[in-house]
Amino acid sequence: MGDLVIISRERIPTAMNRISCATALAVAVVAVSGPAARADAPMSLFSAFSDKARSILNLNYALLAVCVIVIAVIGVLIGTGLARPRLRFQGGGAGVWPVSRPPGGLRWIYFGLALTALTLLGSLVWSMAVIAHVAAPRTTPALTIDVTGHQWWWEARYAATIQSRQFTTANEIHIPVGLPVHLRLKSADVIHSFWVPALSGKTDLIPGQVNETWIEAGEPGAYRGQCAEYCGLQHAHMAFSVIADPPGAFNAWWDAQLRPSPPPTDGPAVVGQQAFVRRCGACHAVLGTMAGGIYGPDLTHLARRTSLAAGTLPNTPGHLAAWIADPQGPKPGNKMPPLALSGPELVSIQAYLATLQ
Ligand code: HEC
Ligand SMILES: [Cu+2]
Repeated sequence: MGDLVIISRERIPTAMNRISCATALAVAVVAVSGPAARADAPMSLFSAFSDKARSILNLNYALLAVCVIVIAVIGVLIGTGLARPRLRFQGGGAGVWPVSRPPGGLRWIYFGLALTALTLLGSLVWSMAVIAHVAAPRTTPALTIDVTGHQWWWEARYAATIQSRQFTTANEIHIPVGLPVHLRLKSADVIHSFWVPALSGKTDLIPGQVNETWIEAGEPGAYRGQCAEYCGLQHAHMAFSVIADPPGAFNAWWDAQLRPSPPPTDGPAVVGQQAFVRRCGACHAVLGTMAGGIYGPDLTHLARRTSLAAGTLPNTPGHLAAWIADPQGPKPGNKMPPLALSGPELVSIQAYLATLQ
């Protein structure tokens, strides 16, 4: 794993585990989520691929069941009330209605209050138990990644203790499968929220603060994530993916990220590299070149990524050319300005970008 960063955390109090068992027994309706068919299924609240996501999903199902039962019971009671014959006005005095209460009617009020209080208490205790259970992984995280939210893309810096093992990438976060990964969440501008429903609940990224969380994937695959806190115009196009690789493939990926792409050799790409440094290098970095901008995503290994502009477009030659020619078309309002490139400039820059393997 290259270089591991060990972090220590407080263990979950075992009392909480016992409470969690007790509540699990107390609440009658428990739907256990089985693993879905493939890890790269579309983003869904109802498929869980980690122990953390599964405990959240079980709580979700239980709370959903409580809500459905409450709605059904209330519906039946209201319906029964409506169906009862109405009180008839009796007696002669104007506006005088007889008031009477069947004996023991208050018992229903006490019963209803007790039932409500117990249900709410049960869900509170279960929620607290889940929060305690997902607070820290069972084993020490294998590595630490600094994830920074930008309007409207994600920066991921792999924080190794050895400086030469560190690198930065964007929007596609690789992790080793089956190992917990520690995340330090930061924001470059406004509040964002890191959410990969198949792996974990949400954690906000707050300017001026570092929030910590962890993720772990139970099986290899690509898990879609999404910014879950409204953060401006292109909030909906602020997606990302967490890609869980088997440990060998993960290490190979990390090693490849540390190496600059080989310098271009064919004509257009050589010209394109110079144009890129001149026209794009103030905002984008490419390792091994004079392009060192940090305002936009690091493009060192752009050609290996599967999507462009935080999940907005698939990374194909056509979409890449369309993006460079008119970034405001597919993602209006994003922070990459239109650059008014000439036709030959566009062609050569694209030829160069294709070499960034
Ligand atoms: C003023 C700064 C700026 C300049 C200049 C700029 N970009 Fe960008 N670029 C950005 C920002 C910001 C984003 C992120 C947009 C988003 O996803 O919201 C971006 C995104 C991209 C992406 C998508 C990257 C990814 O991982 O999704 C590519 C490719 C790209 N730019 C290429 C270029 C090229 C080629 C040039 C020069 C012709 C260029 N950019 C010039 C700021 C800039
Ligand atoms: Cu956001």
